[in-house]
Amino acid sequence: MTRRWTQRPPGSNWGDFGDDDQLGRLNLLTEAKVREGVAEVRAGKVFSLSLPLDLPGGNVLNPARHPPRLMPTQRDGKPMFLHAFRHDHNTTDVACDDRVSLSLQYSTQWDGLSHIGSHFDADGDGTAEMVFYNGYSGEADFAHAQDDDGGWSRAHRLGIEHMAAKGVQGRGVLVDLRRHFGDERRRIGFEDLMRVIDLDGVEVRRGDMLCLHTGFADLILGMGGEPDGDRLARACAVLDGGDARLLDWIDESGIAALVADNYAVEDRPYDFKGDGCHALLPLHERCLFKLGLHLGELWHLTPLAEWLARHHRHAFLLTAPPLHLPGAVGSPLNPIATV
Ligand code: UVW
Repeated sequence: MTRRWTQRPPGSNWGDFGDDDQLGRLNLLTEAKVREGVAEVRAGKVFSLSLPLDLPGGNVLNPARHPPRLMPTQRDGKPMFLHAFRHDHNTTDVACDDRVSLSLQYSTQWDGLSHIGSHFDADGDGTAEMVFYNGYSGEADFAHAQDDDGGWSRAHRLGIEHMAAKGVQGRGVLVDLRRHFGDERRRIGFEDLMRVIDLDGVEVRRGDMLCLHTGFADLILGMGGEPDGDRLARACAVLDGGDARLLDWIDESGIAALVADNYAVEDRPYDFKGDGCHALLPLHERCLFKLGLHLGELWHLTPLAEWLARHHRHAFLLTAPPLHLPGAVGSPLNPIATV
């Protein structure tokens, strides 16, 4: 075990799951939590919680991210597209074989713990370094090189493969913000969230994966690949990352992961009102950097939320592994809820 820090950020849990831990709060997905999730399966009905990965369409939500582009692989300089194996006249096979250029966080996704770090003086030498959850170092533990093809990068620590190997299964619990606040933009702080949880009688337990339904992904789906950026910028509930009580509750609740169907769980860019140096995405900073709490974004929660509301239920079995893609900082996925 190697402790990578001499001072840990205030409000963090670094070291609590071990000095070499790379799973963070996913450690709370124990065998008992899987059994709790399975105990929520009564109807046997299954919901896929992924948007088609080519939605929202265009790059309105984030100019750096683009829809996936499928291309055929090449064989002997020829595209493997409706390829006939003509070298043997007795063969009947016709083959297609794809590759893809994919922004991993374009659509339904997990944010990995290597997605957002912070400038922080973890070694106490008086200078801030780029550090990530549990004190892993941007300089030492991440690699990147530029070349004519746009280069390559890799998180040698905190890559999404740790989450994939864990499997990610347990009790999911849904809070339906859309039913209370509708489809207009509203910043949700501690008071609002607690009121909805109380009114709806939602039981959020330690080790649960908490899913927030806002309706945002449903609006995207309705836009059919031609997203209206202005409408989306004014649409649906977003958590208030500037509400310290909300961030403390996320910590104290003991949830294992936090998921929303909106773009970034929290409002973005957050208009910080205080002075001095601050995080642009304070909820990301608290969750990914300080607590090792994975964030799910752009999950398609509406059909599940509607079914749960009709049946006066909130909990379900959630199975949500990312791609097992070593070194990646996030991943698309097709999460499955079973009720
Ligand atoms: C950013 O936009 C930086 O990230 P995310 O997809 O986690 O909101």
